[in-house]
Amino acid sequence: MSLRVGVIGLGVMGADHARVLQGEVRGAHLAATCDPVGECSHRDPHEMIEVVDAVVIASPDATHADLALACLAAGKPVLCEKPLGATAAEAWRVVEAEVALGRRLVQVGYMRRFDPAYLAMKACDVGEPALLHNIHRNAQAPDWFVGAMPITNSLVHEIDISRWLLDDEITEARVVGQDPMLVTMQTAKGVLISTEVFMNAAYGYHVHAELVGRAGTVAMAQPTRVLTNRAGAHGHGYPMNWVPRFAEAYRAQMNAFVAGARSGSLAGASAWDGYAATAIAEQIIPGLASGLPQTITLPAKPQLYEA
Ligand code: ISE
Repeated sequence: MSLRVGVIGLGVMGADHARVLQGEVRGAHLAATCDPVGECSHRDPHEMIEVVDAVVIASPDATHADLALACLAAGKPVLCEKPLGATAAEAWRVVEAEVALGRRLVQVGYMRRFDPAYLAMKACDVGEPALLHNIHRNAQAPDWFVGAMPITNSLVHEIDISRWLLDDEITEARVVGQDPMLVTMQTAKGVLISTEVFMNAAYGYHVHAELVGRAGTVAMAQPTRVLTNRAGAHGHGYPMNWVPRFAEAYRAQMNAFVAGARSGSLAGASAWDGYAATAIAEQIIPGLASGLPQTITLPAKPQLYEA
């Protein structure tokens, strides 16, 4: 039987998840949608959760944790967009609820883990990792992108993908500048991570990474698959946001979620990873104003999330 999936929130991401569910996923279909405005089957997310087999949360960041908790209470697998919580305390409540339940039902939408370029980087042996350079540029920050959101909503991707790529934990971080900002982080194994976050880079959406190992380096060849010669120039284009750049990752992530929901064994970023990204981001924020290095600590990882 095809898994009935409901999507909460029909903004940029929710609309894309709904589109993917309507034709690009095996073993599931879009059964319900919920949003406060526009055309959808439900206005109340809690009512929607009751009538589907699995849920995708793509509503505003501040609603994620409560809705994930509602899915856990209903025993429904959930793919929750990042961040898992608006604060580390909120995300921790989700971890605690899942640990109390004793089985994983939450996958967090850190889709870069499914991106072919990041997967190829992870599979490439360049010796012991020494440095990771990340670039994260958005064409233009939306109006609602305020305060520390470059850290809590954008840098969280590099926090997650760096932990995943390096299989290591972040222990220290320092921020310089605002937009663009440069964040340097250090890991428990001594790897240095540099990340540029530029929310108003104007020319397009551009994510890049290069891993420097003791035996070589590996860098992303993205963002393009083709090169053009036109109008007197050689080159390639950039998308204006992340949806086209990570289209394959979103499709693979949804397929993995559906397969995991059906088999009872979810893959991708766990609630623990979602908590870790938000907790690390939160501990980096004081360094925005002070410019001082911040020591990062996490509680012990609950047994449920050990491989
Ligand atoms: C957005 O929410 C995303 O998740 C994008 O991947 C990221 O590049 C962007 O900065 C965020 O605002």
